[in-house]
Amino acid sequence: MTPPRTESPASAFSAELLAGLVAGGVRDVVLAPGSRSQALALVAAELEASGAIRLHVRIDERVAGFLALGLAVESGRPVPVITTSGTAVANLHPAVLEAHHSAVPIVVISADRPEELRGIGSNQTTVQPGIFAGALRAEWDVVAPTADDAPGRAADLARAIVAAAATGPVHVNLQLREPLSSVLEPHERVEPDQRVEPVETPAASQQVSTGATHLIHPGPKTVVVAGHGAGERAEQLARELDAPLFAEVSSGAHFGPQLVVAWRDLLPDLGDAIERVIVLGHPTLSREVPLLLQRPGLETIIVTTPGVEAYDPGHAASIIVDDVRVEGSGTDRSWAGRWVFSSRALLEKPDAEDVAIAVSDEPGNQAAFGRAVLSALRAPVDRRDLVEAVWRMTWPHDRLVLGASRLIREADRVVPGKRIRVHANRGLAGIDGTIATGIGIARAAQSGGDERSALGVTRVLLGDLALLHDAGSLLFGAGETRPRIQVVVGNDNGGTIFDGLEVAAGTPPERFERVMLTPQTVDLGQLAAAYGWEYRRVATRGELEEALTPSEGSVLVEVALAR
Ligand SMILES: Cc1ncc(C[n+]2csc(CCOP(=O)(O)OP(=O)(O)O)c2C)c(N)n1
Ligand SMILES: [Mg+2]
Repeated sequence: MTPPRTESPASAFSAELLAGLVAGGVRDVVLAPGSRSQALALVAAELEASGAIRLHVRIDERVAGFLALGLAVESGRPVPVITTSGTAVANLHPAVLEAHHSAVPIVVISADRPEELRGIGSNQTTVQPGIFAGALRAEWDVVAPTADDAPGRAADLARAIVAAAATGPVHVNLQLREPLSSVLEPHERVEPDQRVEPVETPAASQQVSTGATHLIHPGPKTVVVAGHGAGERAEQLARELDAPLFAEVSSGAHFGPQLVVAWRDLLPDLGDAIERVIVLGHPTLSREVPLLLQRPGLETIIVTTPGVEAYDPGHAASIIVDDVRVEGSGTDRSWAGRWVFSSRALLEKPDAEDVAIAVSDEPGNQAAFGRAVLSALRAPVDRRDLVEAVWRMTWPHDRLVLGASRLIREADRVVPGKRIRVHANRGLAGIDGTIATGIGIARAAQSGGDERSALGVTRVLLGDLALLHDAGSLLFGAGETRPRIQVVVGNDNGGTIFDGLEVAAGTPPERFERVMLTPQTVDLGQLAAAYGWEYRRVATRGELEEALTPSEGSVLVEVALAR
């Protein structure tokens, strides 16, 4: 597309750079305001007005970073996030690290002082090149644009950015000199049918491995472990091998006939017979997986995810490969069956008796049934009720985002197989940026062109501390359309995940609470009101489903949980 016309070299370069990124497939841009980055910001505003991009404006760069992450996770496209210089850049670090460890294509574009203003104590100037060292696929410290620049310098850079971001984050540190911008010619509105067609970039989770493919022959008693980001390939592999599938709740493979939800509970009885483990994705939700992989005598095959460090606890892997292919047949059919059926039996709720009472003609029985139903509806919600209700209410056109909390672990242990889109920031499992990530996913899913997903709702299920950590993400840019989103917080007044630590038992409760549990008494209804979110509060099981019923706009659902 033709970049908007302009006079300041900073603006000219910014226009060519962003237009080049749009030509390379970029559809969403996130920015936080600042003086040094004004040229980039004003070009982005023009591109938004012309219909070429969706622009998301956030005042907090940490929020902006995670919003970009969510947009990129869902769309599979690179998402630029534009900031000014100084601490603004450092605030992107958490999202860059998460993107690095989970191979998500975010493009940091930070404005910086030109060479002559560095190292002399200039205001808001620090060493930005290398600030994300070790976490990038590529980085550029771009010399300040001048009027003598060869045409195409920024467009070449845009192409290099799109190519490098295919498997993870990149950083473009752009030196900018005064005049920091000039007034842009109002750009003609680009009608949708005139837009440049994007060069398709592969979604981070759908990349095709280019490296060695390992042949696998059925025979040994095998289990397939699907960690975060494993994707549907893991489910397919388990079927091809007729192997039990231990798929984490956010693996993208938590469904299908091979799924064994209660595998942890079955390990003591059935686990000794395992002869081979194949791991896809990045398992983070159990202690059992790393222990299993280090068991002597076991064959362990680790399948890597492009751009992500290979998962190899204890360096015990027999072999690390880019892909696997199954050749031949001959698995013992009863092997997977034993796991699958035992798991189902374990998770079934004993409701047969209730049914017998319900269908009985005895008036006494019917009254007893009525009382039982009422008391069930009035019962307080526990974690299992909450994760099961959220899971039940979520459909393929919806999205589910799980924060780092006891709740994702509970979900991982109990929810049945269902082919729905679940995301969690498990690259580093931070409690930061969960709401921003969810908003990014919601925005991308609901405006990505898929008609069904456009009608869905995104639910973010998280703990109270993760909510408060990211409260700033409740703020939307002025005039931005709010996605259909429910932030569902299990409020147990602090980080009760730490109650599971051994040290919890031996420490005086008041010390433990002060520095580990960190209880809070924030009025979440008022928080929601302050940011213009609808608020619903759930205390009993009977209120749960109604509160989770989708509606337009953004809703905060508080669910009271006991510690
Ligand atoms: C950025 C960051 N800081 C700290 C942690 C350590 N951490 C893990 S879980 C947790 C508490 C979570 O509390 P909450 O969100 O209320 O969930 P709960 O465990 O109570 O369900 C903390 C502080 C982290 N993972 N990420
Ligand atoms: Mg909590």
